[in-house]
Amino acid sequence: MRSLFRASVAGLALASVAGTAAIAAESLQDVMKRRSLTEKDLVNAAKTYTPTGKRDEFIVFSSGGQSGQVIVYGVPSMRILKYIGVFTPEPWQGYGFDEESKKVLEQGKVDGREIRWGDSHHPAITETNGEVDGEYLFINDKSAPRIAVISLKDFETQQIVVNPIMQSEHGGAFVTPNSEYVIEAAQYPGVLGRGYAPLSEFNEKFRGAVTYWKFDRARGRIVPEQSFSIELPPYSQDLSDAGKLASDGYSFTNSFCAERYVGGIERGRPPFEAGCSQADVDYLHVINWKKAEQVYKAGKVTMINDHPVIMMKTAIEEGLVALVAEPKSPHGVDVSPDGKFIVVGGKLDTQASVYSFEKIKTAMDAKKFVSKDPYGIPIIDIKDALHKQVPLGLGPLHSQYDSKPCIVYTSLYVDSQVVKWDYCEGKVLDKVSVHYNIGHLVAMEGESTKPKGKYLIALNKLAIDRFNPVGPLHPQNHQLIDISGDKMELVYDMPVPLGEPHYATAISADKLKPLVRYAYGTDSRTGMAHPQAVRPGSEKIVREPGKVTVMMTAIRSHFTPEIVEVEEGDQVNFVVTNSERAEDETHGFAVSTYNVNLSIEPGKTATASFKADKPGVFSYYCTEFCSALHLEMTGFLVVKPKGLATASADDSVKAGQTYTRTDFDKQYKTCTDTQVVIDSVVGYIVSTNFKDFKDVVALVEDATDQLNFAKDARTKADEAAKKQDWQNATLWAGQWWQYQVKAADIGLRAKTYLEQNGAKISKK
Ligand code: CUK
Ligand code: CUA
Repeated sequence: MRSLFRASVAGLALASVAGTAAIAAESLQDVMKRRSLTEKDLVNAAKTYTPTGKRDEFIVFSSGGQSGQVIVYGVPSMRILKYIGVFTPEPWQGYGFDEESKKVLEQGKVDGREIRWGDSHHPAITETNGEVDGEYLFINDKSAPRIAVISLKDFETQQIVVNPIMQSEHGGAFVTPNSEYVIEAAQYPGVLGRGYAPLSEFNEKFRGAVTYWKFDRARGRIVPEQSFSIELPPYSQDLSDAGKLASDGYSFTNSFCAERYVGGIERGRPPFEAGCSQADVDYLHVINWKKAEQVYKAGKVTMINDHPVIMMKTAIEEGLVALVAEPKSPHGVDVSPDGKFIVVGGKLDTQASVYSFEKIKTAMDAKKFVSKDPYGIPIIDIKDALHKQVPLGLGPLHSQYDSKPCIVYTSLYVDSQVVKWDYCEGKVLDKVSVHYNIGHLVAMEGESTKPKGKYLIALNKLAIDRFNPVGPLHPQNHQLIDISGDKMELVYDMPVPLGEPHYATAISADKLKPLVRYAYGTDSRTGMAHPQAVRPGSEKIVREPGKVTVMMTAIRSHFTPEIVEVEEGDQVNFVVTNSERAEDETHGFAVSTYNVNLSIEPGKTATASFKADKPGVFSYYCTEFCSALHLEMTGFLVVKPKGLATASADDSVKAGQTYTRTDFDKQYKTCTDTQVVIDSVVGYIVSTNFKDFKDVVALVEDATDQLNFAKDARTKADEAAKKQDWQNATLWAGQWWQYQVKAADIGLRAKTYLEQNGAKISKK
């Protein structure tokens, strides 16, 4: 686009590139030979290759593991599109560097402690009637029990909530079918409220829990005041899933150490791994959350850290919870699309267990229990709950559903395979080997009521020898599997270098409707108008004792103001608004040595705040290569030593070049020539039905803004010229040209868009 523009403005004909293609094109056979590719390789390549300009059919949100971030990539191309800063700072996006996002990270403090990492495991997209809808994304932190809310309008983290009672968690984030609640289940037992008790009182004092976080869809926020938890035994709760359709209103949570073993290898006791896998069974917790919501609303709760908890005794009395035995050390629990079945993988079992929700509900309703656990929670006989147990292979973990009825895919950790099987009939249909040690797997919308099939991704724990070596810490390996036919076909390996992604979730790309630009002056972290946003022409510097606030605009290719003087010790706030609307014209704002970097997308307002504790002259500059004059998008922060006599701020006039009438005339001619190019572009646009194209209308508005700025600069140049002030006349004429350049750039984008989208020439 820019090269096209430069060519036009300079009035140059586009050079033909044909002359450079002197080498005869290689044939497909030549390439196959040269790169030792088989026909199968080519078919696989064709399945993922996405030509320039083409987009992916599905978007995957993968946990970023220990990075505390989220990775966004496309399927089938496996091209990474974005990292979203969630629990940890992300400098490119200014996350953790601007004041607005610092407030979000601040919400993630646990017991007053700043946590500088996150162990993110399970992302979940908001659902409507059990179908993923692409409005918001949630992700959990296992280590510090937290859940984050990310808006899929701008892919920015909006909120972090800290679990008030858990020590750690794992079974989050899972949403109920209309995202009424976000489920978070504890992992390692603790004293509720993160308190103390001796380990010798483990059975009596330690507990697990499940929290139901209320989500306010209209506000896009979790509402802690309307959220509640249920106290559970110290069984090391694990993954969870919400019931849907047939099982709507229930949720399911695994556990993996119902033995309640407390290790102590250094005291001569066998380690956790032995003690937690000794018994033959663990428990699936079945919870009637709709009924629990009523119990909570009726006030039958105990407040722990100001958070309402339904205690086990109440949960038992009200019939909210039942346990079902599971083969030892289960891991994944995945509800089928129709909500009728629950598939549980047992890490140490060779079979998957398919439970029938109908059977479980019948037993619960009839109070048909085989026994009680030590806390009095009723246990349903496994025979009264099971639909089928199906031998799959070694180490079945997680399951994802296909668009075809009764078809499910389960990861086999020990076998390093994916097995495709029929959970209605209990038949294995196909197996495919993946590289080492698959954990989760993700099928397209494979946890929703309407899975889309087509692709499956294996999230492998080890990459071993798969990629070029990069030292002892290897990347992770996401392998794309084509599941459209009867046989699964492994087609692509993607290294993931950001942490260990545990789980990922996928959505049809056309369901996502992200913003192109913000409404002018938006605080992106609240979604509200920023109170200190300014428009071009009304920038200002407000001085209060000990504090300087600079309300600034950024537009290609300058900041206003460009020179800011403060005194040593002042608190300095730069509130920067990107005042352009052209797509993808993001500006950055960095102040050297002050640990400041903002990312200001079109329309956004962000604040850099710091104490000017070191006197000196510090450049600030734009950190995004936004235009040909990006390097010139700069300014000076002058921090005067305390007590220095205040001199005139305007010492810049003695610096730099002086200009003459010849310089002015030359610049003026460039401007009038450029206007001819602009006029021709404008002439083309208005000759079409451009008003039928929403995106073009926005571009035309932007270009008109720029042309108005240009007119203003031209007036200033003319006035200076009248006074024979060639210095300012030349510089204002130069600025006139800068605005023209931007207008022409936007105009050419509009013209290209119209040409590519079949605009009709209506006039002339
Ligand atoms: S996971 Cu979190 S331990 Cu299998 Cu969902 Cu990896
Ligand atoms: Cu704005 Cu570079």
